[in-house]
Amino acid sequence: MEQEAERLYELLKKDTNCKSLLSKALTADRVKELKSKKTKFNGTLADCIRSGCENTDSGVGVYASDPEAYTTFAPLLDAVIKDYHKVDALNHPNPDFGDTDKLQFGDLDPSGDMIVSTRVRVGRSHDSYGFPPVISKEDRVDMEKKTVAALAKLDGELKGSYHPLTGMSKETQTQLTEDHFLFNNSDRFLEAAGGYKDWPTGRGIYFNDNKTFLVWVNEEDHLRFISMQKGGNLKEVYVRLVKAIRALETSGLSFAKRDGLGYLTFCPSNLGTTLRASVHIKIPKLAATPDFKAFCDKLNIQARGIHGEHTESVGGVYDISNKRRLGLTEIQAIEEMRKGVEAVIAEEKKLA
Ligand code: ADP
Ligand code: CIR
Repeated sequence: MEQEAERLYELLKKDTNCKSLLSKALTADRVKELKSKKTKFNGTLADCIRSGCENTDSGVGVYASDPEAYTTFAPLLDAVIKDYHKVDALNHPNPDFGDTDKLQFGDLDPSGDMIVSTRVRVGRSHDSYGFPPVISKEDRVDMEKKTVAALAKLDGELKGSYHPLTGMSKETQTQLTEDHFLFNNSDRFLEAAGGYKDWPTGRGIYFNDNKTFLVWVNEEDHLRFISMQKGGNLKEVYVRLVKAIRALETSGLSFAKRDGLGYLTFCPSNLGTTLRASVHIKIPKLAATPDFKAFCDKLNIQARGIHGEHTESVGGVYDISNKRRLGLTEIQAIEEMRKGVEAVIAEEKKLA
């Protein structure tokens, strides 16, 4: 166990150009302090740093082996969390979704020319199970059963059906993935963290008839709740998600949460609100400018390709979302994204 952490640390140090948050936070002293510790789920320092040490082109580079890792490995994880979310202290506020009857926004692109689709997601973890590096196949299946039983209680617009990956045809999987509804096992960062162990057992997707509300089961997090639709109506998408979160919180599931950190997730970049609100938006001109990244950084927004993180843009369409999820409330994260998208639209029009 200790040798494995040391071996991984050597790998990380070998790449002197590494810029990940892990490489900034993992010092020789921290390795020494943490290498022999274990969580009650048997999670180790090696489990947390493997992905970032084997993939030195990581942005973050660290995952929590399980909910307790945020305590056991706090000297490392707290440094990464503060760096990613740009906060000095870990005092995440209580959830606040705002007054959904009085939202200050609606459709971000009424002309319909630029925004292709809008999506808001949150992650949730069952508090009694470990994360991918430590969870057993049996526990993952058990957790899937509990989740599906809770999802079966949803009604109205949220009513849908569960589709396990086991037994799903390749064609269906490919189509659902291309249409941006389903995940796959192609992320090497997640793979190195143990994210695809026992694939596809225990994984699946729930969706309503028109695929505007979806739940991912055992992708990166135990649960991801997703609301999405074509066009730019952020209000409709957000209100639907808030309704779903409220329904699922009272359905018998109990989610992992920690004072100061908010909801716990596998990747520290998702802690807190766990909320990522995104649009797929056509911005060929802005994206071609040399300071596109700086423009996004200034607004606390992030640009991704259209098939998810670490993918490329296609035809000038980018995924633009809020970057910070911790240290602000849900409604503030949504507002940060809205302001960012409005600025992106204004800038693209200026360049036209
Ligand atoms: P997340 O961490 O939010 O799950 P990813 O970057 O892994 O995000 O993307 C997951 C999937 O969601 C991908 O298939 C991506 O294309 C899709 N997606 C993200 N934002 C949008 C959007 N605004 N409209 C349609 N699909 C989206
Ligand atoms: C990285 O460090 O680049 C990857 N481990 C991804 C980090 C953030 N994204 C995520 O968790 N989806």
